[in-house]
Amino acid sequence: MQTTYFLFVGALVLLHFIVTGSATIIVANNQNNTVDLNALLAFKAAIFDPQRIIPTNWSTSTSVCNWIGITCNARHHRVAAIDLSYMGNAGTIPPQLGNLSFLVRFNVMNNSFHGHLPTELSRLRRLKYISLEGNYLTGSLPADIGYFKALVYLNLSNNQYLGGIPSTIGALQDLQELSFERNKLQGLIPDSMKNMLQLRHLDLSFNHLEGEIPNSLQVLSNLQYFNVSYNRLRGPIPHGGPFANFTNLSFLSNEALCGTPWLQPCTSTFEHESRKKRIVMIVLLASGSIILALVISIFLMRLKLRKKILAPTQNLRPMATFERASFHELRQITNGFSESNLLGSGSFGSVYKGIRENGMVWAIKVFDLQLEGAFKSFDRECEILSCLRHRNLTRVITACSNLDFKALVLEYMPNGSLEKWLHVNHHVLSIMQRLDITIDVACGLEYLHYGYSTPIVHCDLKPSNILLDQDMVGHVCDFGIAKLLGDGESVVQTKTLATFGYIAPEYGLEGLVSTSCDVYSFGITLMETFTKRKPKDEMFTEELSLRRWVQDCLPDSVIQVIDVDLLHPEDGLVQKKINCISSVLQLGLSCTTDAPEERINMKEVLRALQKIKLQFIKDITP
Ligand SMILES: *[C@@H]1O[C@H](CO)[C@@H](O)[C@H](O)[C@H]1NC(C)=O
Ligand SMILES: *[C@@H]1O[C@H](CO)[C@@H](O)[C@H](O)[C@H]1NC(C)=O
Ligand SMILES: *[C@@H]1O[C@H](CO)[C@@H](O)[C@H](O)[C@H]1NC(C)=O
Ligand SMILES: *[C@@H]1O[C@H](CO)[C@@H](O)[C@H](O)[C@H]1NC(C)=O
Ligand SMILES: *[C@@H]1O[C@H](CO)[C@@H](O)[C@H](O)[C@H]1NC(C)=O
Ligand SMILES: *[C@@H]1O[C@H](CO)[C@@H](O)[C@H](O)[C@H]1NC(C)=O
Ligand SMILES: *[C@@H]1O[C@H](CO)[C@@H](O)[C@H](O)[C@H]1NC(C)=O
Ligand SMILES: CC(=O)N[C@H]1CO[C@H](CO)[C@@H](O)[C@@H]1O
Repeated sequence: MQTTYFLFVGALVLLHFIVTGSATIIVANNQNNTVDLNALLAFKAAIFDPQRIIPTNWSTSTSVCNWIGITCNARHHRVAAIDLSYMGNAGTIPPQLGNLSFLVRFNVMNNSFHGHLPTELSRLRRLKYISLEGNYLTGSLPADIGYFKALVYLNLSNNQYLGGIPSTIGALQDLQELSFERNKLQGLIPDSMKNMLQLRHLDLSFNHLEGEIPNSLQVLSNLQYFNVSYNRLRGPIPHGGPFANFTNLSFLSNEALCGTPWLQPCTSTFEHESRKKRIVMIVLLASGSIILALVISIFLMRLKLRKKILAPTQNLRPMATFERASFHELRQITNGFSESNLLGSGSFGSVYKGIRENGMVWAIKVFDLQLEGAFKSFDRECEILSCLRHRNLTRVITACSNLDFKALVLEYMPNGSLEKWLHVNHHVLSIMQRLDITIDVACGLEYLHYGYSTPIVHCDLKPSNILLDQDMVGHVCDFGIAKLLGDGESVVQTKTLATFGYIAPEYGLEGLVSTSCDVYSFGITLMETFTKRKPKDEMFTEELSLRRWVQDCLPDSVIQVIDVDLLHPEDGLVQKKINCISSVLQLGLSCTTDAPEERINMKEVLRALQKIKLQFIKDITP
């Protein structure tokens, strides 16, 4: 009875299978295979195979599981691995590969693929091994690289990746081996990498990484191999955790790493400063000055040194060391140079804000090449900024130069220009802030005039070319028409015209450029900063200039010219403030004499401003 039943059911099943069943099972499998097939056909179409292996072997007349380089999963007959390594193929990696939901390994190492790794592949929750080393992949690393959550192994070495390491990388918590060596990665090593606790192998060598090695990486207790050789890292090497085991071979050839037995100890700027102070002290003692003079000088010196020493120690940086950014990258981080990223424009073109994947913000100065002199202006600014480094000069991070596109990437200054603070913002700068900013500018100019082998004349100093960083420290920017004075030259003749109102008479009338021209512009800027009147204000005429107005009111009716926002009768300091500002305006007049030879120089200006500040501090401290 039971046997009959089973025979019967068996026969039915068999019959069903013969008539329809096989068809349904194959259809189910086919549906899945169709997804894989379409994905691989898209890949086939994107591959250029000079040996024509893929075009002939990847034939639809046979299952994808028989294709060369494809391995299917035994149970589901789905594509589990792609291995096209060392096949000499070119082409791109299409987003359709993100449909291979059973893919575990993807290996196309040592081919000539270009383009980038599509983020669609991050959908593949089984994908654990990616080997793309030895190709020509370009652009930035995917910002959402952290979505490739299942990854255990990622090798992107020997490609052309640019830009920063996205901080989302910290989300790759199962990743054990990571190779980014021999790309062109820039920026910092993200602190978020401390979350990659399974990491055993980390190779970042031969890139352009900057900054310090995050101390937090000490928690990566599984790390056995670590290599950051041939980058631009600086600062102390962590010594805890796995770092205790790393040798000099992990840190070869960086800009300024320090603090291990095989490198120099980290000399802090503080130590550097105190060494300088000691030298100053000895020199002064030897000169036998009286004690009082000694004390005063040291005090002034310290003030000056503190400002100076904050600038990085190497002042000269050859042009070649900065990495070029690609047009593509700049376009991407500025949303296609969109209006909403526009920070401002000037005689040279426009400045855009660009936010990089690692969160770093850049100011991108794009030169409008339609404008006369734009090429020269770009070259001049590159030339000058690449040689100079000072706390009060804007720093160039990189440049992008093609025949039809030129841009400079500069430090972003979140507080905008002094011009904005004086005439647009509704916030008011205090006397102390104005003093500090003008002292910053004077430091920057003094460095331009005396700190470099040949004197440099900025030629276009004005409040809109003074930018303020997050700490309201002033930075001089826009070196587009700056001039280098040659051997022993103190004056050169030029036709480039600077901004009316700030320009020294001998420069405006005869094109004579010398460091005194900057002193003049500085003097006007100083007066503008404390009177809140632009030299082009409508109240000024041929007969009455800003300078003349200030001069006529000094000393007795100075209160008429001072920015009213600076004097609040209720704080009881009005007279002290007036005294301070009078001295500043007097200094402004000494900077703006008609005859250049009667003007004081930037060293004297700086010293005078520092004295005024000290006096003011003394006056207002009870
Ligand atoms: C087809 O694929 C889907 C999702 O990838 C899976 O759930 C299903 O079991 C597969 N069917 C067969 C017959 O492999
Ligand atoms: C493709 O290559 C594989 C592996 O070399 C081989 O087994 C298969 O027969 C080839 N198929 C075709 C259609 O050439
Ligand atoms: C495969 O991927 C592409 C692009 O990612 C998508 O547009 C398409 O709908 C997918 N196809 C299937 C069958 O899933
Ligand atoms: C990554 O690929 C490079 C070859 O470009 C190889 O030397 C390196 O060992 C690979 N990294 C890992 C973790 O296997
Ligand atoms: C240093 O290396 C030794 C030998 O490989 C290992 O036993 C030890 O745990 C490592 N120390 C650290 C802090 O990783
Ligand atoms: C690394 O250090 C060892 C001694 O610890 C030394 O012999 C070797 O020259 C150093 N290598 C480099 C490249 O500095
Ligand atoms: C790091 O990479 C450099 C350059 O390839 C190599 O010389 C050095 O030996 C590597 N460091 C370690 C620890 O293997
Ligand atoms: C590192 C390596 O194996 N490189 C090889 C990559 O493939 C080309 C040929 O396609 C070889 O010439 C390289 O030696």
